[in-house]
Amino acid sequence: MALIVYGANVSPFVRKVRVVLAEKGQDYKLEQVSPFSPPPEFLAISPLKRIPVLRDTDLPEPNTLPDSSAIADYLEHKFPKPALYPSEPFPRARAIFYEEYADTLLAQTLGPGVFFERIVKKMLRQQPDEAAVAAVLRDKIPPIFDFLEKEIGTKHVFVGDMFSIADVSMGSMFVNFEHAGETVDAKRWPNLARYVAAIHARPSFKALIDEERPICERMRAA
Ligand SMILES: N[C@@H](CCC(=O)N[C@@H](CS)C(=O)NCC(=O)O)C(=O)O
Repeated sequence: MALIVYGANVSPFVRKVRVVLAEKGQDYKLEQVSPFSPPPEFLAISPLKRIPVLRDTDLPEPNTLPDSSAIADYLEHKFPKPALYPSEPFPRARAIFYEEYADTLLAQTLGPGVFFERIVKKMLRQQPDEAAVAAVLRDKIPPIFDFLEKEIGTKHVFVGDMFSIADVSMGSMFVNFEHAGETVDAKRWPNLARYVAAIHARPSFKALIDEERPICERMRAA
């Protein structure tokens, strides 16, 4: 198989790449790498010590590419159909901005604030700090969800009328929120809740969510 994704199933950044590959109908092999105990050969191909990394064995070495955003851009050019980036300059840049918003503020808030506490800490045999999670849910998440509620409005995707890299990234971060036992409150953020549910129902997302759920349950039960 020409494409290898190195990473762990429940990483939202690994999921981003896997959703892009699924949307583009591309086969790949997932090679499990934990960011907590990466083997030396992985560190050699991941200068930032992060997952995911993609390898394209159709290319001569060095044929590895770190970072989900760099990988998504590569896959878009290698497999242009179906497009996941708008073709016009401004919408394309807007999609990249939403991807960045999801990959930074949203990921940092839902990831360490909720998923890490409830799932990863259990796997590491540490006690989740539920008071810290409650503070994140009360103080940090509402302004972010308010912004996203306003941005998505009654639309079904973030940019124009095409499912794009913006939706791949947004949807991916919300999967970890749900794995951690939370959902977007539909009374407070009805548009965002509707949007997230619809994105997660896409076959590309649903297959991964179904695959990951038992893994998260095992991590939680550790
Ligand atoms: N900008 C990177 C972020 C990747 C990332 O933060 N991955 C996490 C796992 S979800 C990781 O490898 N963390 C290990 C660490 O920070 O040491 C991307 O888009 O791929």
